[in-house]
Amino acid sequence: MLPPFVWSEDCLRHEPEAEVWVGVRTPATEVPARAVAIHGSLVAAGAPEVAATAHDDSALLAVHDPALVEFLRTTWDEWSAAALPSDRIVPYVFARPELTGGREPATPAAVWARPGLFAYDTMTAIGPGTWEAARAAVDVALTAVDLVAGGEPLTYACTRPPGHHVTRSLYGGSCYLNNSAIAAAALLGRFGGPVAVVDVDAHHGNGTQELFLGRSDVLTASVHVDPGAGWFPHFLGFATENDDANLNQPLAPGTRDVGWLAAVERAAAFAAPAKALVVALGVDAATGDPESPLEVSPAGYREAGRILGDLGLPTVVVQEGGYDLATIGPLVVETLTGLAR
Ligand code: SP5
Ligand code: ZN
Repeated sequence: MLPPFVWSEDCLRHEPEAEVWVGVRTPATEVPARAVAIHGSLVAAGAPEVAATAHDDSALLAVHDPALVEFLRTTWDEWSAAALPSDRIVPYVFARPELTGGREPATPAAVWARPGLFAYDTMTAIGPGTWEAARAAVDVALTAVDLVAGGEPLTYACTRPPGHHVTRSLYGGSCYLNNSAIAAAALLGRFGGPVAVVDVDAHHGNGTQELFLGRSDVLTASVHVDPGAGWFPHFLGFATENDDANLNQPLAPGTRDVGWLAAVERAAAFAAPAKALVVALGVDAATGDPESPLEVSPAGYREAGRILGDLGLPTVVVQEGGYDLATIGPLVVETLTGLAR
Protein backbone atom coordinates (compact mmCIF):
# COMPACT_ATOMS: atom_id res chain seq x y z
CA MET A 1 0.00 0.00 0.00
CA LEU A 2 1.40 3.37 -1.01
CA PRO A 3 1.06 6.33 1.38
CA PRO A 4 -1.18 9.32 0.61
CA PHE A 5 0.42 11.99 -1.54
CA VAL A 6 -0.23 15.73 -1.45
CA TRP A 7 -0.71 17.63 -4.70
CA SER A 8 -1.33 21.16 -5.97
CA GLU A 9 -1.87 22.08 -9.63
CA ASP A 10 -0.30 25.45 -8.82
CA CYS A 11 3.11 23.74 -8.64
CA LEU A 12 2.91 23.52 -12.44
CA ARG A 13 2.75 27.32 -12.85
CA HIS A 14 6.54 27.79 -12.66
CA GLU A 15 7.93 27.51 -16.19
CA PRO A 16 11.59 28.52 -16.11
CA GLU A 17 12.03 27.69 -19.84
CA ALA A 18 15.79 28.21 -19.65
CA GLU A 19 18.84 28.02 -17.39
CA VAL A 20 21.76 30.36 -18.02
CA TRP A 21 24.79 28.09 -17.63
CA VAL A 22 28.34 29.39 -18.32
CA GLY A 23 26.68 32.37 -19.93
CA VAL A 24 24.59 30.31 -22.34
CA ARG A 25 20.80 30.04 -22.31
CA THR A 26 20.18 26.25 -22.20
CA PRO A 27 16.81 24.44 -22.00
CA ALA A 28 15.46 24.17 -18.44
CA THR A 29 15.71 20.78 -16.73
CA GLU A 30 13.38 21.57 -13.82
CA VAL A 31 10.16 21.57 -15.89
CA PRO A 32 6.44 21.19 -14.99
CA ALA A 33 6.34 17.82 -16.81
CA ARG A 34 8.40 16.40 -13.91
CA ALA A 35 5.50 16.81 -11.48
CA VAL A 36 2.98 15.62 -14.07
CA ALA A 37 5.04 12.43 -14.55
CA ILE A 38 5.25 11.75 -10.80
CA HIS A 39 1.53 12.40 -10.39
CA GLY A 40 0.73 9.97 -13.20
CA SER A 41 2.84 7.21 -11.67
CA LEU A 42 1.36 7.70 -8.19
CA VAL A 43 -2.22 7.60 -9.47
CA ALA A 44 -1.48 4.53 -11.60
CA ALA A 45 0.03 2.80 -8.55
CA GLY A 46 -3.12 3.51 -6.53
CA ALA A 47 -1.72 6.08 -4.07
CA PRO A 48 -4.49 8.19 -2.52
CA GLU A 49 -4.35 11.86 -3.54
CA VAL A 50 -4.86 14.69 -1.04
CA ALA A 51 -5.29 18.30 -2.17
CA ALA A 52 -2.93 20.80 -0.54
CA THR A 53 -4.56 23.27 1.84
CA ALA A 54 -3.55 26.89 2.34
CA HIS A 55 -1.20 27.64 5.24
CA ASP A 56 -0.17 31.04 6.55
CA ASP A 57 3.42 32.28 6.31
CA SER A 58 4.47 31.38 9.88
CA ALA A 59 6.38 28.16 9.04
CA LEU A 60 7.82 29.81 5.93
CA LEU A 61 9.07 32.82 7.90
CA ALA A 62 10.50 30.58 10.62
CA VAL A 63 12.98 29.41 7.98
CA HIS A 64 13.46 32.26 5.48
CA ASP A 65 14.43 35.93 5.61
CA PRO A 66 11.24 38.01 5.14
CA ALA A 67 13.18 40.05 2.55
CA LEU A 68 13.72 36.94 0.37
CA VAL A 69 10.03 36.02 0.65
CA GLU A 70 8.95 39.58 -0.22
CA PHE A 71 11.36 39.66 -3.17
CA LEU A 72 10.00 36.40 -4.58
CA ARG A 73 6.42 37.55 -4.03
CA THR A 74 6.82 40.87 -5.86
CA THR A 75 9.74 40.64 -8.27
CA TRP A 76 7.89 39.34 -11.33
CA ASP A 77 5.39 42.22 -11.30
CA GLU A 78 8.26 44.72 -11.01
CA TRP A 79 10.27 43.03 -13.76
CA SER A 80 7.37 42.80 -16.20
CA ALA A 81 6.38 46.44 -15.53
CA ALA A 82 9.97 47.50 -16.34
CA ALA A 83 9.68 46.08 -19.90
CA LEU A 84 13.14 44.49 -19.82
CA PRO A 85 14.52 42.55 -22.80
CA SER A 86 14.39 39.16 -20.99
CA ASP A 87 11.14 37.23 -20.34
CA ARG A 88 12.77 35.61 -17.29
CA ILE A 89 14.53 37.14 -14.29
CA VAL A 90 18.25 36.33 -14.28
CA PRO A 91 20.76 38.23 -12.11
CA TYR A 92 23.69 39.99 -13.73
CA VAL A 93 25.42 41.53 -10.69
CA PHE A 94 25.79 39.90 -7.26
CA ALA A 95 25.79 41.65 -3.84
CA ARG A 96 28.61 39.58 -2.31
CA PRO A 97 29.15 40.60 1.35
CA GLU A 98 32.82 41.40 0.64
CA LEU A 99 31.65 44.01 -1.87
CA THR A 100 30.21 46.16 0.90
CA GLY A 101 32.66 45.21 3.65
CA GLY A 102 29.91 43.19 5.26
CA ARG A 103 27.64 46.26 5.50
CA GLU A 104 24.03 45.95 4.35
CA PRO A 105 23.96 46.53 0.57
CA ALA A 106 21.59 49.19 -0.78
CA THR A 107 18.34 48.06 -2.37
CA PRO A 108 19.13 48.90 -6.01
CA ALA A 109 17.01 51.52 -7.74
CA ALA A 110 17.31 49.42 -10.92
CA VAL A 111 14.83 46.54 -10.92
CA TRP A 112 17.29 44.48 -12.98
CA ALA A 113 19.93 44.70 -10.24
CA ARG A 114 17.66 43.49 -7.42
CA PRO A 115 17.93 39.73 -8.09
CA GLY A 116 21.62 40.08 -7.19
CA LEU A 117 20.63 40.58 -3.54
CA PHE A 118 19.05 37.11 -3.32
CA ALA A 119 20.30 34.86 -6.17
CA TYR A 120 23.53 32.88 -6.03
CA ASP A 121 23.51 31.47 -9.55
CA THR A 122 22.31 32.33 -13.05
CA MET A 123 20.47 29.03 -13.56
CA THR A 124 17.45 29.63 -11.38
CA ALA A 125 15.15 31.76 -13.53
CA ILE A 126 12.02 33.52 -12.26
CA GLY A 127 8.97 33.94 -14.50
CA PRO A 128 5.27 34.77 -14.23
CA GLY A 129 4.14 31.76 -12.14
CA THR A 130 7.31 31.13 -10.15
CA TRP A 131 6.10 32.64 -6.87
CA GLU A 132 2.71 30.94 -7.07
CA ALA A 133 4.32 27.53 -7.68
CA ALA A 134 7.01 27.91 -5.02
CA ARG A 135 4.44 29.07 -2.45
CA ALA A 136 2.11 26.20 -3.44
CA ALA A 137 4.96 23.74 -2.87
CA VAL A 138 5.25 25.07 0.69
CA ASP A 139 1.53 24.38 1.19
CA VAL A 140 2.02 20.88 -0.23
CA ALA A 141 4.84 20.19 2.25
CA LEU A 142 2.90 21.65 5.19
CA THR A 143 -0.23 19.66 4.29
CA ALA A 144 1.91 16.51 4.33
CA VAL A 145 3.17 17.52 7.79
CA ASP A 146 -0.45 17.98 8.95
CA LEU A 147 -1.30 14.44 7.83
CA VAL A 148 1.64 12.97 9.73
CA ALA A 149 0.85 15.08 12.80
CA GLY A 150 -2.69 13.68 12.56
CA GLY A 151 -1.40 10.11 12.82
CA GLU A 152 -0.57 9.13 9.24
CA PRO A 153 2.80 7.32 9.54
CA LEU A 154 4.07 8.30 6.07
CA THR A 155 3.14 10.95 3.47
CA TYR A 156 4.62 12.13 0.19
CA ALA A 157 4.67 15.82 -0.75
CA CYS A 158 4.82 16.28 -4.53
CA THR A 159 6.69 19.58 -4.28
CA ARG A 160 7.83 21.52 -7.31
CA PRO A 161 9.92 23.60 -7.72
CA PRO A 162 12.37 21.83 -5.40
CA GLY A 163 13.90 23.56 -2.37
CA HIS A 164 16.97 22.04 -0.70
CA HIS A 165 19.51 24.48 -2.19
CA VAL A 166 17.85 27.56 -0.64
CA THR A 167 19.44 29.15 2.45
CA ARG A 168 17.77 31.62 4.80
CA SER A 169 18.22 34.52 2.34
CA LEU A 170 19.55 33.12 -0.96
CA TYR A 171 17.88 31.10 -3.73
CA GLY A 172 19.61 28.94 -6.36
CA GLY A 173 20.01 25.43 -7.76
CA SER A 174 16.53 25.50 -9.38
CA CYS A 175 15.07 26.18 -5.90
CA TYR A 176 13.24 29.21 -4.42
CA LEU A 177 11.82 28.18 -1.00
CA ASN A 178 13.24 25.31 1.06
CA ASN A 179 10.25 22.95 1.29
CA SER A 180 12.18 20.23 3.15
CA ALA A 181 13.52 22.66 5.76
CA ILE A 182 10.07 24.22 6.22
CA ALA A 183 8.60 20.73 6.72
CA ALA A 184 11.33 19.96 9.28
CA ALA A 185 10.63 23.19 11.18
CA ALA A 186 6.90 22.38 11.20
CA LEU A 187 7.54 18.80 12.38
CA LEU A 188 9.73 20.20 15.16
CA GLY A 189 6.73 22.22 16.35
CA ARG A 190 4.46 19.15 16.32
CA PHE A 191 6.74 16.35 17.57
CA GLY A 192 9.50 18.17 19.48
CA GLY A 193 13.17 17.70 18.80
CA PRO A 194 15.28 16.41 17.44
CA VAL A 195 13.87 15.99 13.96
CA ALA A 196 16.02 14.77 11.07
CA VAL A 197 16.34 15.57 7.39
CA VAL A 198 17.90 12.79 5.31
CA ASP A 199 18.66 14.17 1.84
CA VAL A 200 19.29 11.57 -0.87
CA ASP A 201 19.17 14.00 -3.81
CA ALA A 202 22.26 13.59 -5.99
CA HIS A 203 23.35 17.11 -5.02
CA HIS A 204 24.36 18.31 -1.54
CA GLY A 205 21.47 19.81 0.44
CA ASN A 206 23.46 22.97 1.08
CA GLY A 207 20.50 25.20 1.90
CA THR A 208 19.15 22.81 4.52
CA GLN A 209 22.62 22.34 6.02
CA GLU A 210 23.20 26.09 6.36
CA LEU A 211 19.71 26.75 7.72
CA PHE A 212 20.19 24.38 10.65
CA LEU A 213 23.94 24.74 11.17
CA GLY A 214 24.93 24.72 14.84
CA ARG A 215 21.49 23.53 15.97
CA SER A 216 21.12 20.23 17.80
CA ASP A 217 17.32 20.07 17.36
CA VAL A 218 17.50 19.42 13.59
CA LEU A 219 19.85 16.66 12.40
CA THR A 220 20.84 17.02 8.75
CA ALA A 221 22.36 14.24 6.65
CA SER A 222 23.10 14.43 2.92
CA VAL A 223 24.28 11.71 0.52
CA HIS A 224 25.47 13.25 -2.74
CA VAL A 225 28.01 13.32 -5.52
CA ASP A 226 31.33 14.74 -4.35
CA PRO A 227 31.49 18.49 -5.04
CA GLY A 228 35.25 18.00 -5.04
CA ALA A 229 34.81 16.00 -8.27
CA GLY A 230 33.33 19.07 -9.93
CA TRP A 231 29.64 18.91 -9.07
CA PHE A 232 27.04 21.46 -7.94
CA PRO A 233 26.87 23.13 -5.38
CA HIS A 234 30.68 23.19 -5.79
CA PHE A 235 31.50 25.33 -2.72
CA LEU A 236 30.16 23.00 -0.06
CA GLY A 237 28.98 19.48 0.73
CA PHE A 238 32.34 18.25 2.02
CA ALA A 239 32.88 15.95 5.02
CA THR A 240 34.90 18.75 6.66
CA GLU A 241 31.55 20.47 7.36
CA ASN A 242 30.38 17.57 9.57
CA ASP A 243 29.61 17.87 13.27
CA ASP A 244 27.31 16.21 15.82
CA ALA A 245 24.21 17.44 13.94
CA ASN A 246 25.38 17.41 10.29
CA LEU A 247 26.59 14.45 8.22
CA ASN A 248 27.79 14.96 4.65
CA GLN A 249 28.74 11.89 2.64
CA PRO A 250 30.22 12.98 -0.68
CA LEU A 251 30.45 10.04 -3.09
CA ALA A 252 32.57 9.51 -6.19
CA PRO A 253 30.91 9.63 -9.62
CA GLY A 254 29.92 6.07 -10.61
CA THR A 255 29.42 4.91 -7.00
CA ARG A 256 26.31 2.78 -7.87
CA ASP A 257 23.99 0.90 -5.46
CA VAL A 258 26.29 -0.79 -2.95
CA GLY A 259 28.31 2.31 -2.01
CA TRP A 260 25.28 4.62 -2.16
CA LEU A 261 23.18 2.33 0.06
CA ALA A 262 26.01 2.04 2.60
CA ALA A 263 25.93 5.84 2.81
CA VAL A 264 22.13 5.82 3.17
CA GLU A 265 22.53 3.27 6.03
CA ARG A 266 24.94 5.65 7.81
CA ALA A 267 22.57 8.58 7.26
CA ALA A 268 19.70 6.52 8.70
CA ALA A 269 21.76 5.59 11.78
CA PHE A 270 22.58 9.31 12.22
CA ALA A 271 18.86 10.16 12.03
CA ALA A 272 17.77 7.38 14.42
CA PRO A 273 17.47 9.59 17.56
CA ALA A 274 14.91 11.82 15.80
CA LYS A 275 11.22 12.01 16.73
CA ALA A 276 10.21 12.66 13.10
CA LEU A 277 11.88 12.41 9.71
CA VAL A 278 11.94 14.39 6.47
CA VAL A 279 13.26 12.49 3.47
CA ALA A 280 14.46 15.04 0.90
CA LEU A 281 13.87 12.74 -2.06
CA GLY A 282 15.81 13.64 -5.12
CA VAL A 283 15.74 10.78 -7.61
CA ASP A 284 18.50 12.35 -9.69
CA ALA A 285 21.06 9.88 -8.27
CA ALA A 286 19.52 7.28 -10.61
CA THR A 287 21.18 5.86 -13.70
CA GLY A 288 20.08 7.83 -16.74
CA ASP A 289 19.56 11.11 -14.91
CA PRO A 290 21.11 13.89 -16.99
CA GLU A 291 22.31 15.89 -13.94
CA SER A 292 24.30 13.31 -11.96
CA PRO A 293 26.73 10.38 -12.36
CA LEU A 294 25.89 8.25 -9.28
CA GLU A 295 24.13 5.46 -11.25
CA VAL A 296 21.74 4.17 -8.61
CA SER A 297 19.16 1.60 -9.81
CA PRO A 298 15.38 1.56 -9.17
CA ALA A 299 15.95 -1.39 -6.80
CA GLY A 300 18.52 0.78 -5.01
CA TYR A 301 15.91 3.48 -4.44
CA ARG A 302 13.45 0.87 -3.13
CA GLU A 303 16.13 -0.41 -0.75
CA ALA A 304 16.90 3.16 0.42
CA GLY A 305 13.19 3.49 1.20
CA ARG A 306 13.27 0.24 3.19
CA ILE A 307 16.33 1.38 5.17
CA LEU A 308 14.69 4.70 6.09
CA GLY A 309 11.31 3.05 6.73
CA ASP A 310 12.97 0.72 9.24
CA LEU A 311 13.59 3.75 11.48
CA GLY A 312 9.86 3.59 12.24
CA LEU A 313 9.60 7.39 12.49
CA PRO A 314 6.70 9.61 11.43
CA THR A 315 7.94 10.50 7.96
CA VAL A 316 7.28 13.23 5.39
CA VAL A 317 8.87 12.62 1.99
CA VAL A 318 9.50 15.89 0.12
CA GLN A 319 10.31 15.85 -3.59
CA GLU A 320 13.61 17.47 -4.60
CA GLY A 321 15.41 16.82 -7.92
CA GLY A 322 15.19 14.13 -10.60
CA TYR A 323 15.26 15.12 -14.27
CA ASP A 324 14.74 12.03 -16.43
CA LEU A 325 11.06 12.32 -17.32
CA ALA A 326 10.80 8.64 -18.34
CA THR A 327 11.93 7.28 -14.95
CA ILE A 328 11.23 9.96 -12.33
CA GLY A 329 7.70 8.68 -11.54
CA PRO A 330 8.65 4.99 -11.23
CA LEU A 331 11.64 5.94 -9.02
CA VAL A 332 9.36 7.82 -6.62
CA VAL A 333 6.98 4.83 -6.52
CA GLU A 334 9.91 2.46 -5.84
CA THR A 335 11.12 4.61 -2.94
CA LEU A 336 7.65 4.94 -1.39
CA THR A 337 7.11 1.19 -1.77
CA GLY A 338 10.33 0.62 0.18
CA LEU A 339 9.30 3.13 2.86
CA ALA A 340 5.73 1.87 3.38
CA ARG A 341 5.00 -0.57 6.22
C1 SP5 B 1 17.19 20.36 -6.87
C2 SP5 B 1 18.35 20.00 -7.72
O1 SP5 B 1 18.57 18.83 -8.03
N1 SP5 B 1 19.09 21.00 -8.18
C3 SP5 B 1 20.20 20.69 -8.96
C4 SP5 B 1 20.81 21.90 -9.51
C5 SP5 B 1 22.09 21.56 -10.18
N2 SP5 B 1 22.21 22.23 -11.40
C6 SP5 B 1 23.55 22.31 -11.84
C7 SP5 B 1 23.59 22.28 -13.30
C8 SP5 B 1 24.98 22.23 -13.80
C9 SP5 B 1 25.04 22.30 -15.28
N3 SP5 B 1 24.05 21.50 -15.96
C10 SP5 B 1 23.98 21.79 -17.35
C11 SP5 B 1 22.57 21.68 -17.85
C12 SP5 B 1 22.28 22.78 -18.81
N4 SP5 B 1 20.87 22.84 -19.10
ZN1 ZN C 1 19.71 17.34 -7.29
